Amino acid sequence: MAIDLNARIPNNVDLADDRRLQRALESWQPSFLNWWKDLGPDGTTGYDVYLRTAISVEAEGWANFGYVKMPEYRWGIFMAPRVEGRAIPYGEHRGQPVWQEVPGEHRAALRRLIVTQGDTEPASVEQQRLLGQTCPSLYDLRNLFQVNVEEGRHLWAMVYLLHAYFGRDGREEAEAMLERHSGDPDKPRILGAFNEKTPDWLSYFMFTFFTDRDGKYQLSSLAESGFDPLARTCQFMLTEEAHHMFIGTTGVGRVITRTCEVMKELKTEDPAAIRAAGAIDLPTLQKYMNFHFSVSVDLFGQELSTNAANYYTAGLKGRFEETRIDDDHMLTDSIYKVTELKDDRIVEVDENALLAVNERLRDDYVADCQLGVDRWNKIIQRARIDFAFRLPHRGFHRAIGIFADSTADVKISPEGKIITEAEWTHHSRDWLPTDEDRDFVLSLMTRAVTEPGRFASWVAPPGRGIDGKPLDFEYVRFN
Ligand code: BYC
Repeated sequence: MAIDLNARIPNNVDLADDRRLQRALESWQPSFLNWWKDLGPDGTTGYDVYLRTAISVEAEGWANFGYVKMPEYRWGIFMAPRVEGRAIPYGEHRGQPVWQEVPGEHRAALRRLIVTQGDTEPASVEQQRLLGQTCPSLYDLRNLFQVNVEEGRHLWAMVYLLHAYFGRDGREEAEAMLERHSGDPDKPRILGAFNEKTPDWLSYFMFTFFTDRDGKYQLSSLAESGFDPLARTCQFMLTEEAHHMFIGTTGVGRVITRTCEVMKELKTEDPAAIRAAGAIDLPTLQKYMNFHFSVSVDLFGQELSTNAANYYTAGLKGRFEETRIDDDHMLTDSIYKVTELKDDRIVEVDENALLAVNERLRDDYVADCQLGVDRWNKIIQRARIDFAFRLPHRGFHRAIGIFADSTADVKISPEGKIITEAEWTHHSRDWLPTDEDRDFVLSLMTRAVTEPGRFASWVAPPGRGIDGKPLDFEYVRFN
């Protein structure tokens, strides 16, 4: 599974053996590079960045470090190795050999899943485009660029599938990936969270914790697909995704650490005093968590979804760690508990498990988020400060599903209480970042901190550097 790194498009999918496909992708490549130039990380041409690049998909090859001159990163097409004899793990085709070509009857559904997944990748690069101008350190700047180039590669991964398996409409979808833009009123990105702004580094850390984690769960369930090229593509994407979530977990953790230090130094819990000292008070961090959690739980779709049931039955999209689950992998007669809104009460209802696969994935996700929050709370406990972060109720501030504003005529508080519109109006300033909160956070980030080993006032240094390098390593050379 060695990667042909000398090819115009590095790959381990034998692209050279399919001249038509190779030419089609080579003709998409300039559009991608133009998009990167226009909407990728701003002003980075000529920077040397200490990046990780995959040179093989095996454990020893996918994390190869060295300086890369932007934008000469070798975006390539990589899949995890094929598993001989792999069978479809669930649904009506369970036990049959996986598909190496797209089954005609599932073509539209598969295309839709791949397009939805692919659309998020360039969207996040667009959202993070200006962050380099206000980075808190060289270490963080390097990590930002690592995420950006890998999201670009993940777009390549989905575009390859569209070109290789979906003919003309696949090629049209690949073009459209570069025509929709995050937040564009006329041609927005497909999913809500990818049209929100990521205007500051706190939002970015929250995004990499909460929204990239949706990516982990969606990719994991696509990695179970009976369409083997999709499964193998997603398996390899997941290796890269882990670093993105690491940035979120440690990034938010470092902000909390710094806040706790300031609180101890000043012996205060007064948000104004903490802010005056250049750190971000804990209640403001809670509001950012509430916002990013709520827009990310929306990404799992409706609680009860016939789309999701059909994907599952057809063997296109499984559950998280499908093959480790001990049940019939058909779900037609199984039940699953779903939190719903009935007669103005929040209740748990036994639903058909097949219809509830989106909700099950959301449950897996919420449990994983909770582990991160527990870890953050330990930082506060160690500092002997009396405060704890809490994930808001899943019904809080929703735009999709049973609790969505457009569906429910009630509002849900972060604690999961049903409240009136008036109560919402009265309290929402305490629950979600206000314009003043956002302005304050932005005011801490007016310039880039680029002296090696230095960190902005609002964030503690990380425990260790990247690839065993010291914290004052020159992770980015501006030339
Ligand atoms: N926004 O039956 P439902 C990542 C629509 S993140 C807008 O529940 P389904 C990354 C839906 O389209 C991972 N619309 O839908 C992270 C449907 O419309 P129609 C991205 C929404 O299909 C950070 C209707 O509502 N990957 O990788 O079961 C950085 C009924 O809903 C939304 C994927 O998402 C929404 N949030 O579930 C970079 C995986 N939710 O048919 C990257 C692929 C639902 O009525 N996508 N709707 O017109 C899927 O698996 C599914 O499309 C979804 C939605 C889970 C998203």
